[in-house]
Amino acid sequence: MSAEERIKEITEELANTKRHKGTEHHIGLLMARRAKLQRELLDKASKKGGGSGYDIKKQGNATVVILGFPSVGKSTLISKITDAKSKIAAYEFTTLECIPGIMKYKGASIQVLDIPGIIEGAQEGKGRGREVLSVARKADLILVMLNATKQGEYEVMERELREVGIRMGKKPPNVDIKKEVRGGVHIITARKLTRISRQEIIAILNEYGIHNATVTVKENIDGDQLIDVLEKNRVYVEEVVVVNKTDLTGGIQNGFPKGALPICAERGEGLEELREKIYNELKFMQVLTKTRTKGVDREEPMMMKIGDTVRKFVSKLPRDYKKNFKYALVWGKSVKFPGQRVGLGHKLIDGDIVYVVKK
Ligand SMILES: Nc1nc2c(ncn2[C@@H]2O[C@H](COP(=O)(O)OP(=O)(O)OP(=O)(O)O)[C@@H](O)[C@H]2O)c(=O)[nH]1
Ligand SMILES: [Mg+2]
Repeated sequence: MSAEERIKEITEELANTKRHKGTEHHIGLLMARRAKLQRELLDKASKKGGGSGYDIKKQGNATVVILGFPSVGKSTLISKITDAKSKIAAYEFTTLECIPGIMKYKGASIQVLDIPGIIEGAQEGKGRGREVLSVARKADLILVMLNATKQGEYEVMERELREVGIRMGKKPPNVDIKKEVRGGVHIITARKLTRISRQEIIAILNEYGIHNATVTVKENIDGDQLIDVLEKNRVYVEEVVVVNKTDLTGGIQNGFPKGALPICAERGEGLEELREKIYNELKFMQVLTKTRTKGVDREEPMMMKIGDTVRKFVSKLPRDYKKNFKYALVWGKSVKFPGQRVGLGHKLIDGDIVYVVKK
């Protein structure tokens, strides 16, 4: 039996198995086995070639990939929000390569990529799907573009991405697995688990060769999320969902994802909101550099991500700053008093001023 057939069989068995004390262990086992088969398929596909993706150089402070079915309006959108010109036409698969553009917003320079329309079966290589998905993997944010006149597109895309290990709009599950030498599996929970039982956790861990460990579960995860923690190749990418062609429907109808932004790319409606949403979702912050010779540089703030530390700041400076870093002086919200001395691990906040002292 092929891996594909086995995956299908397991999926059916899982759908037909009621969860109760007697089946929990078996369910955990099946889920883990399915995940391993999927990984095998992926590894095989990427070795076969053709899955290397487009050769696009990352530019700007962040990279956004527009993902959507053929003719949803991706090229129309990129032509409106960036300096790029991508061919627009009424037929499907107009865009056959990856077209990069730069969107400037509030001091940030954001690279936006227009790629061929993804379709069902993309992860099997249909419609250049594999290249498309590998570009998506490297993005900081996926802009999911849906057609206001069509239902169910989001679900298809989410599934295609899920099967290649991309988790859109999700954080890594808050689970810590510490392997031990003996003592079996010890589970510590911070809240009540309703979607997975202890039996299932143990079955999944065992299937991954872990028989002794302390597992700390801090959120109400399900089995697939536990598997995500155990599999190494998962990526978590921010998402923004837009519904295009709302001129044809007069707005977003029922059945579209919550929080989706209505736009009409052709008439340029909703695009200012979209630019702001992309910027906010990328969690940018600006930090000002201070030097002895020039003082505070307010002209060119450093674009950083919320949560970034002095270490990240220094890594963006000429190399000798990192090599000869002694400490930094910081003015702003992240410190208790102006000019406070901090180390590399100090977390900066939007608007901070940083002066690096070298050895
Ligand atoms: N009614 C309407 N039509 C639109 C809108 N945006 C784009 N279109 C039309 O939709 C068609 C496809 O637009 P493209 O921008 O080429 O779509 P695409 O997603 O890049 O398509 P592929 O490159 O083939 O994947 C064109 O005829 C556009 O004029 C919109 O907001 N409303
Ligand atoms: Mg196009």
